Amino acid sequence: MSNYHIKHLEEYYQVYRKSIREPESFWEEIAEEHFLWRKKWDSVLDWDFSTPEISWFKGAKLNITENCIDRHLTTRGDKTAILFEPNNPDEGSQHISYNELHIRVNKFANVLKEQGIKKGDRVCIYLPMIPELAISVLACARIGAIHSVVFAGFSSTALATRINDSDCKMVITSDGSYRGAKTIDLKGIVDEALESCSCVETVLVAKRIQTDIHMNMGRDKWLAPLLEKASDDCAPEIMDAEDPLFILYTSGSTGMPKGMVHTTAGYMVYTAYTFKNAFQYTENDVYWCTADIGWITGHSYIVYGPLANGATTVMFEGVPSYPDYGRFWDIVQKHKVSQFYTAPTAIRALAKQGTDFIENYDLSSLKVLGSVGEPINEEAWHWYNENIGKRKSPIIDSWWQTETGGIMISPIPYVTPTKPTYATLPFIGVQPAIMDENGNELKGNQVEGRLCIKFPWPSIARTIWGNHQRYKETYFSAFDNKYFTGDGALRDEVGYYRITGRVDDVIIVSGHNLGTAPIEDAINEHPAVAESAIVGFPHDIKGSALYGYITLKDTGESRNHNNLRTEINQLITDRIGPIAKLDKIQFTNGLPKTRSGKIMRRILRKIACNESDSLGDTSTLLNQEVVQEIIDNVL
Ligand code: 7RM
Repeated sequence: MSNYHIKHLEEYYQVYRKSIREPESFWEEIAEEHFLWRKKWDSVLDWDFSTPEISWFKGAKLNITENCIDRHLTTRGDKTAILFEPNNPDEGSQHISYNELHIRVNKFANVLKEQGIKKGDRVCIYLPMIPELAISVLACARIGAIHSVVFAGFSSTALATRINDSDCKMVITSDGSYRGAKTIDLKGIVDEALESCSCVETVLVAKRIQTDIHMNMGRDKWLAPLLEKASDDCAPEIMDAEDPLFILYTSGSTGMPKGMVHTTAGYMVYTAYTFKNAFQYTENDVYWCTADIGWITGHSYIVYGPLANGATTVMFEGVPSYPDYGRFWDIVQKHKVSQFYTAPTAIRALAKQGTDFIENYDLSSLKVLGSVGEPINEEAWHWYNENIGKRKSPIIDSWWQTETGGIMISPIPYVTPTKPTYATLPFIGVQPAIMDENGNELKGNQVEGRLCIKFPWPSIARTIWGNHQRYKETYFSAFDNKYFTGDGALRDEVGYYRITGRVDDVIIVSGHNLGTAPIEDAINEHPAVAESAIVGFPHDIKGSALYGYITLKDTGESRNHNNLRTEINQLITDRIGPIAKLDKIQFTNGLPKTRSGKIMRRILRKIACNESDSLGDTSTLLNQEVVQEIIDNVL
């Protein structure tokens, strides 16, 4: 029996049971046999969900880049580590070998040091999907700096909030980025953000689009000349197992985005282990995850998990529609991709284009298809299975979160029989629980409720940067002694899990988690707006789209509603980004409220989803009369 690589269903059940019965000896054996440690741990797991404090491999010393790069050099030095596919296919792909990656990461790490970055400093990375993104992430990890990657589609305000929250000393960006036929002025966005960030001392700028940009003397430095001069020898900083590796922001249902903190050893062990098994990765495979490294999926399953296994990982700069909707399949054919991991929203967008774009390409290299980010609907699942997988490649519908660091519930391909829309079985070491609203665990099969995890796994986020209290309240207070995911789930008659969606106010649009609060905050900035509430409603392509209910200030003057709609969406674009724009805006005379003054989004959601005949009990509302008015004017 192999604990590291599971190949049969019986093996899965055996290993799973072992990982639950003896979690410490299980993870200790995995850690011992498959990673490089400068010093072994004093204890495998210490935890208390009530404080909450969790540590894995306490006392151990290591550097994650030594595990992801250096240790492969003797056996795989010339193997491609990162296969870069540019936005424009005519530019040609780049194969970065493990040897070359080692040199480039070391040089970059030395540049960071020369610029005054030390262990524990926070570095914000705001880059498009170019090799410098992965390299700068690894360079931070090399010297023990904490990276905070901000997705390069976020606006300057969103960027500034994240830079200030974690007090970043440096920003790494580029002159601009390519996105299909468009270019984006990334440096301009950074300049705007930095007007309100006094913590940033240095901005390193990679050249990508070769345009003239303004360089702020003393603060901004071109990366290329610094890299050229830098030594390619940089000894890895020896880190404690529980030293922070990175911060990654995720939106919450209220207030500021949450800077989830992931630490070194447990994150490494779990992402590597799940990568190996969830994708059945073998030595000569070419693996491609289409996510952006600005999201957790990119951190764990483009960078750390694949590289820890010595894999070849594709990094794609562009979009699925450029030069045309055949681009994904062109890349699969060109690089003989074996594992392909994408999001339901991309699958739905591609399915909408029909199959003409697929027929010209040879997809026979594919062995495993993955889905992540939101529930995959039945139609999209079948389209993916038939047209891309040709009914031969299992689909792994993998459920997990920024907070969990790695895949938590997922089939293991060629091991777990799949079932459309079901994430199926818990991963090794994961102990899910389905809870009812009164806090009781629903045991046995055929139950539905709220999804919790009742035992720590190695890559659970350890805190929210600068706000441990919020970490405790958000994840460990709804249910006693359990991590609450914020998702609903059901367990079917054979024990398979299906994720039913968020039970809080987070809405997933095209795979991006959007908190309602920051969007409402942006809308409420409009001088004509009194109040607003955002809910999600089903959308063919985006999964969910945003529906806004807005009440206007009573000024006595009449306003043009269409102009207002445009202005409000412009505000949202400025404050958050175009992804958060509202698809529908309904102006109303009031919003349904509880007596304590909370907006009842549950009711608004039902109305937006055309389910106003099943609103449930509305008698506790402060202002019952507005409900009928809203129903009468629904868009
Ligand atoms: C990896 C990632 C987390 C939220 C999570 C869910 C939803 C993710 C699935 C899914 C149904 C899935 N991290 N989600 N994967 N829902 N099936 N396979 O997406 O932090 O950005 O989002 O995404 O609601 O709580 S995330």
